[in-house]
Parts: sequence; structure tokens; C-alpha cells
Amino acid sequence: MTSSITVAEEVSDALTSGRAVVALESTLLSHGLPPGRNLTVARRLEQAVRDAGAVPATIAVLDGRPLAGLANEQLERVCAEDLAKLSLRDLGPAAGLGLSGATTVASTSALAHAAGIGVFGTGGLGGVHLGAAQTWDVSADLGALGALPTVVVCSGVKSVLDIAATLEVLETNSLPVLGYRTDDFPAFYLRSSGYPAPWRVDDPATAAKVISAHRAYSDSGVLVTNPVPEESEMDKDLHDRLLRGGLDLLAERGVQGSEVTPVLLEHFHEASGGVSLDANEALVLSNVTLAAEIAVALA
Ligand code: PSU
Ligand code: MN
Repeated sequence: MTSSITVAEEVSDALTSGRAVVALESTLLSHGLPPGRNLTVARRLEQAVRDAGAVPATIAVLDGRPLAGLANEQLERVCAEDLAKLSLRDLGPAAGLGLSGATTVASTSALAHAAGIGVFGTGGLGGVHLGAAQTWDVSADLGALGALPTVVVCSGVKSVLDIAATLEVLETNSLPVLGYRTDDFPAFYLRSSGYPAPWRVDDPATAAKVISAHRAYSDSGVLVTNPVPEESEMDKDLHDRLLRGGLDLLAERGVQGSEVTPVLLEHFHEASGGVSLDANEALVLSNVTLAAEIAVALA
């Protein structure tokens, strides 16, 4: 599948010389952050990866071409255009029809793997939605990571999801879940979801050891869950209030499917007066830095 993705020169040079590369996704930019702020964050994420000694490869589809590593004007397009949200099943249609789109954890992992990139840093993983027993709304992220050998560093899943059910599906898909310097599975804006993380590692070298050991038994991904930095964690009461308001909004407007996460995120950002945006930026920065440290330890 290598010919079906265009890899930027800096990224392919790093890959051929065995240097650390970190994949970054575009849905969090295009659908998770407001225009303007998303471009600032995108550049900070790439810089954070560089500062930690790895090469960033932001992934998106532009004019039917899947890309790993974006030039400045390509990154600007991703942050300015009203792009489709492309999960893994949407890559073929977008490529075949010559369309553009932002990639989720599932599709970014698949494209990263096709490009030869093994480590990926992001904000939150998709999961099992509340009410999934009726709606069947379970993110393709969970299945994709069960089938692709990508290491994903994230802050767990949002509390807008059914976290207990998500942890069950992660187990069904045989995905190791590591808590980074925590015994708790994190819940994006909050450092703890109230559920334990199955395993714990306390430094990048140990994470790399576990990832290498996992390869002897499985071709699945590995989830490294890194809680939002303490100073940026959201106030629990504010968080719970926003969550209730967001769920009411979904019901009122009859929002379903892939629109659920973007609508809830926007509600959090607006109703918190930007507090959730700051938390979001801080946790993604921390995750991509850790992803780079793990990629360096693996290289
Ligand atoms: N969770 C977040 N922010 C995000 C996403 C999830 O906190 O931006 C995005 C990611 O790209 C993730 C996708 O892969 O949403 C999952 O969407 P869905 O539930 O429609 O599969
Ligand atoms: Mn869904």
C-alpha cells in the first residue's frame, strides 16, 4: 500500500535512516478545534515532536491523495477548509473520487502503517458511545487498532462515551492498554475516568520495552494513555455540568453518528469559555511529546 500514500521527503528520509517519526492526525484539527486556533496548535504539535527528537508526519487526504507529512500550505488547507471526516472505510472513496478529508485515529493509523510509521500521538480515542446497545455506535478506532500494529498515545477517551464499555471492547480486540505514570484510565479532560488502567509504565524506555515484547505475540496496536497535565485538568463540577448540557443538546437536535463528537466538543469549548480548549491543547501537546520520546526509545 506504500504507493497509495505520498510521504514527505523529510519523513521518508527519517524512515530510511531509522530515525524516530511520529504520526499526527487531522480530525482533531479540522473537527476538534476552532479555525485559527487549530493552525496554531498544529504548528505547536509539530514543534513539540521535533523538540523531543523525532520528525512529525501530519496525515490528511488532499485532492484524493493521502499524505504523510504536510507542507505549510497543505497544513493551512487542513485547518481552513471544511473537510469531511474520514474514518478508515472512507479512505478508498475519498481517494477514488479525488476528494479531501481529515483523518481519524482509525484512518491515520492505517495510513501511518502504510507509510512505515509505527507511533502516533493524538488527543482522545473514539470509543463506545452512550446508548450503543440501541444505536450500535462504536468507533471504528477500536477495531482498526485491534488489526493494525500502531502505537497510539492519547489521553484515554472522553467522558461523553461509555468508558466501561469502551474498556471491554479494547479487551475484546486484544489491545494492551498502558497507563503512563498512572494507575487510572484517563478520561480526556479529567485525569481519571474512575476505572483502572490495566497496566502501568513510568518512563518511555519501559513503554518501548513493553511494545517490543508485545510484538512477539500480536500484530495489534498498543494504547499508551497519558493523563492531561495536572495544571490543565478541568474542574470536575464544571466538566459534569458541561457533559449534561451537551447530552441534552444532542437529544434536542437529534444529532447522531460521526457528528456526535464534533457537536459535543464545540459545546464544551463554547460553554466553558475556552477552558476546555486549553485543556485540549495541553493534553495533545503532552501526548505528542510522549509519543516522540517513545518513538526515540524504539528507534
Ligand atoms: N476524541 C476527541 N477528539 C477528537 C476525536 C475523538 O477527544 O477529535 C476524533 C478522533 O479523530 C477520533 C474520532 O478518531 O474523533 C472518532 O470519531 P468516531 O467516534 O466518529 O469514530
Ligand atoms: Mn460513530
